[in-house]
Amino acid sequence: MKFNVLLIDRSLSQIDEVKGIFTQSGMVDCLYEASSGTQGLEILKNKEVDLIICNPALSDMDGLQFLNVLQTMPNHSHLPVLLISSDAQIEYKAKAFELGAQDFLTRPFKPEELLIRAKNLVRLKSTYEELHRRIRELEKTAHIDPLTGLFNRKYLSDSLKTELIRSRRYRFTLACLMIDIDNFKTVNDSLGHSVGDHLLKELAQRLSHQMRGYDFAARYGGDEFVVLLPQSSKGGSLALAERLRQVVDSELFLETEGKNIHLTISIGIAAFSGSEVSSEEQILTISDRALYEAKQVGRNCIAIAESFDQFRVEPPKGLYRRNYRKYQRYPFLTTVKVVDPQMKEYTVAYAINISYGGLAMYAQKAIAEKGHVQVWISLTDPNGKLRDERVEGVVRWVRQLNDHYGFGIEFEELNIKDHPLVLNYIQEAERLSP
Ligand code: GH3
Ligand code: MG
Repeated sequence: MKFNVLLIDRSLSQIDEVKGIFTQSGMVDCLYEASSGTQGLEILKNKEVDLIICNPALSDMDGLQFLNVLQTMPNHSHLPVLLISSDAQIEYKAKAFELGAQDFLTRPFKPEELLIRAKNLVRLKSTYEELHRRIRELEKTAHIDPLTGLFNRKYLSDSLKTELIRSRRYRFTLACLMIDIDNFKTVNDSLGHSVGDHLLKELAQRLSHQMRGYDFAARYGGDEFVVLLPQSSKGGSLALAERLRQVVDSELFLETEGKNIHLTISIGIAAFSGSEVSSEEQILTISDRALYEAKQVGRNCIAIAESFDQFRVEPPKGLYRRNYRKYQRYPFLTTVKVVDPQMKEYTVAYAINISYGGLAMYAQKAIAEKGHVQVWISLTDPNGKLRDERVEGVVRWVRQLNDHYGFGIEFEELNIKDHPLVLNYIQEAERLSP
């Protein structure tokens, strides 16, 4: 292995002596000469050097000063320095070692001794550089999710901490988008885990393509991703989220066995300034809650946190309404009674539409959001008799209109199946719908 040497000495005869030894050995590729410390430092800036051999008595600076300056040069501070002197005291040597010199040779010396030491120092330098390279690689992979190549959860957590501090100091809004693939388990179960993996990679790529300079995407785990948007307003983060949602919704992910595989995502957004939230866990929890709301509404949509416990679902824009509603809604214009079991009172409401998932209706009185209610629905049975069926549900949304309220009730998981008259009405509407 050949190497490059920088020789710094004010004595031309001593330079010639060392140069002669190296030239004869055939070990050296390039040998650069400098008659002063300043000239030596200048050469270092422009040339690749593996070893510095220096006489401590320089014309413009002392050897210790030279070592001091070298220590401040980030790309060169690790270069081995071999000092050659005829009269250095032990105290001087100790100081030089402290300042980073690696070896000391006293004149007169045998040529072989110089060569052995030079070779040893160059070997140590390449071991150091290799180690450094591996550490950098390890540091990088420790932050990366191996499947998708995005940052991992650990790196996200560290970055969130830093971004919250920056957001507090510079008073900007930090938006955290929690993204989850819709019904991914079904895709995975029907097409297999390796196709699932491929789809996760594809999605990661598409998310990355939409990022700006300071934004970044991480895999939070499973089919969940987080995108962080520092210095992004609520409106800005909604716009980006909608773009992400549309990109995923509109593009073909995979064609396999004659089937076109499409994916959709739901997104929960928490956009707050660092002074409003107390920790990175809190902003993650809020975006996760928003994501939950988006899933509840029917997936392939976005929910944004208005405050820590209030969420607004944004309907998808443009043509992308494919999977917005989980269930088709059918007109259902009738009067129903809504009973709050705790209050033990009922409200008369006017139903507008119905689906397998729930009911939308109007009423004069407000009904508490998120409350469990019973809805009494009157329908005629096969014998032409009017009968009441009681369906359990949760108030999912409430809107205040001019002098009345609109609200949506979500049926408790599939309990509609236990109500033959309601079920029959929906099935009939389904059959008749175009
Ligand atoms: P939802 O719309 O409610 O999110 O429904 P979902 O089916 O996507 O449910 P959920 O997000 O809870 O399920 C995540 C699924 O993602 C479970 C598992 O089958 C799949 N999954 C998680 N990690 C991996 C992975 O590394 N590779 C693959 N192929 N699948 C994964
Ligand atoms: Mg999912």
